Amino acid sequence: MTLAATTPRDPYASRFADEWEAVKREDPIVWGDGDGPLCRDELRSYGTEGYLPLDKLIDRQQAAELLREARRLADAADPDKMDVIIEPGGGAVRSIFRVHRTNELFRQVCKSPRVAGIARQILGGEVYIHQSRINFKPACSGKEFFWHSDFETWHVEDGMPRMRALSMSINLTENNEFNGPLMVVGGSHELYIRCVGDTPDNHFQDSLRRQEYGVPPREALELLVEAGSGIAAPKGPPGSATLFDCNTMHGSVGNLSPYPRTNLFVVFNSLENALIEPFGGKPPRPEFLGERDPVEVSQL
Ligand code: 6CS
Ligand code: FE
Repeated sequence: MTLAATTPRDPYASRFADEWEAVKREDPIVWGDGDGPLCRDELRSYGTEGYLPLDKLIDRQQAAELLREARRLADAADPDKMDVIIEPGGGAVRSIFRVHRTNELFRQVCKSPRVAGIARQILGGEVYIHQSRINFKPACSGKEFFWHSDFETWHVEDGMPRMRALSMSINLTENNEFNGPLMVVGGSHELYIRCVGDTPDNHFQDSLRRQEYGVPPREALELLVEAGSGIAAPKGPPGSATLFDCNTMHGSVGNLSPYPRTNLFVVFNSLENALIEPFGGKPPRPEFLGERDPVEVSQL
């Protein structure tokens, strides 16, 4: 008898071997029957590419109001709080987490009919917010986010069972080629990269500033770029957004422009895909990174 025959199989096991590996995704991408705010072509494109840019997810005025609120939160942020992340090298605020629970304006946008409705449409049923954050990317100094699949981290470190989650990156400032916009690899959601390396204890204390585990080697990135439709960096004004599947390979470079690039990230997960014990065998990360007490989004 082989070991594989007796070991419960985790299709998305990662960070256990010395070599990386690409395996096929085992889950649907669009789980719903199609009803919701997105039109058929948008839904089809999301399914094929693993991401979808939207010119206007929220209106410009609301984006401006959220940006003012984001700046106010950054100015008032206590750098010693766990959910406030400072840029590597110190100084400016890089991210503030869990704003859907701690701030009324951000709570409202997360549960608004269009935003939550799109999440329900793609994920096929009721959803909750697994994680939210503002990424500030300060002017001239905001550092990169290296390539990664969110799902790899959420599966290994948080215990997200299946690929039934998505992110919305909502642009509160313009995103352009100078300020480190989100980059996505089209079609990469179809393959899962098992990463190498043994996750250190309390990995999140470093990974949120600079991720080193759960990231693909150059060869894996090359495979994804060549198997899919290549790298895209959707740009847009305040209020535009990019939706992307939880397994879409993505990252962003630093901000060398003289203005901040500020985005709201909201991660929706299906209520049927709530977190269990982390698949990597370590204790779960704190709640601000992965909600362990899901509340249906309309009840927030
Ligand atoms: O840790 C998280 O949940 C998110 N942040 C990083 C830097 N990588 C994985 C995931 O996107
Ligand atoms: Fe990410």
